[in-house]
Amino acid sequence: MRNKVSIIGAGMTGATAAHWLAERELADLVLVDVLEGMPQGKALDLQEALPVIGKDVTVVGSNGYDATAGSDIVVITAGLARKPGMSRDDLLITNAGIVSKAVEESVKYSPDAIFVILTNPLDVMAYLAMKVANLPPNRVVGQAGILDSARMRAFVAMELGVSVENVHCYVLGGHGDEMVPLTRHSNVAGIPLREILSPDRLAAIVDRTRKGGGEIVNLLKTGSAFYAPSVAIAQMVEAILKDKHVIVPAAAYLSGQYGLKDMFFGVPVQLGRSGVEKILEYRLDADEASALQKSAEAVHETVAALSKLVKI
Ligand code: TXD
Repeated sequence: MRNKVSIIGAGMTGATAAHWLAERELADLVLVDVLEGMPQGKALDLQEALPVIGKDVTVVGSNGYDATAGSDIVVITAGLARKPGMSRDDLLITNAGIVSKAVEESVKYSPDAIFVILTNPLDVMAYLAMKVANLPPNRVVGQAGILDSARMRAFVAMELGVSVENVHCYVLGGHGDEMVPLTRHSNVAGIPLREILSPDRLAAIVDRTRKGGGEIVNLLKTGSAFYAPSVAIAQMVEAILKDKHVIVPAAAYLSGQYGLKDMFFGVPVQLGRSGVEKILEYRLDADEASALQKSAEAVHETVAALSKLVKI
């Protein structure tokens, strides 16, 4: 029996995630969207691409949730994306309604699924997903850290002219401008970034990483990044389906780790067949700890804003 992955929201990130997943022949796929014909059309197009690359998975598009029944993983990308000048938090109210409904419907058909959340504001949407469906914390994980870390890796690789394979970066915290690139733990072939880059070049890369999403929004003008976010989804789905126990930065439910609790936040997470298997804790210095606190406060403020409007 093949694995089954449903993606709710067949827009730019959802459909591109389906592309990466089909290419890796990881699971049968279902694309769900509110737009009539759109998920069906994208699914059929993708299905028709697979003979060329010799991959055998089925791809189905639907406007309803029946087709998602028995999914191992449900990926939620449904919702609005940022336009130039908008912050991720500007999407809060609309996306809260969309994500709540998507999760509630999905759970009816796939009660044992693991949920991978992408919709922004990410940390708050992951929290909302867990609450509305009363899911155990290990079965909800938010994607942000792989993307933010990949952006930093790309910038370092470009700066130094080395392979991206040699660049290891770790970005923690909330998926917002207060995210925390851990420069002390990031390295090129084991050499700490601080030893290989001048302080001002490193500071510039940290700043560009933090604003990486906005940089793409400003260039695209009609949507936000989708290649890098969607390949990050594929990495998480693969880690879960293959029970890899891989450690990635991702938004997970904290119950005291890093001195934080009852919130989703970007931390190193070990992913396997049961979802979030473990949360790892870095030993942080005072500056890193206070940057993480600042980022956590930004997430808390968004949760507080949401809780004034809906019951969570
Ligand atoms: O790293 C991350 N977490 C992010 C998150 C990186 C990139 C994008 N990020 C967020 O994901 C972004 O801010 C948005 O909140 C979501 C989706 O971004 P995407 O770029 O895929 O947006 P699109 O192309 O507009 O697609 C969204 C789709 C679109 O086709 C809508 O018709 C659909 O969502 N939609 C719905 N589908 C199902 N059910 C409902 N209710 C619904 N409402 C809208």
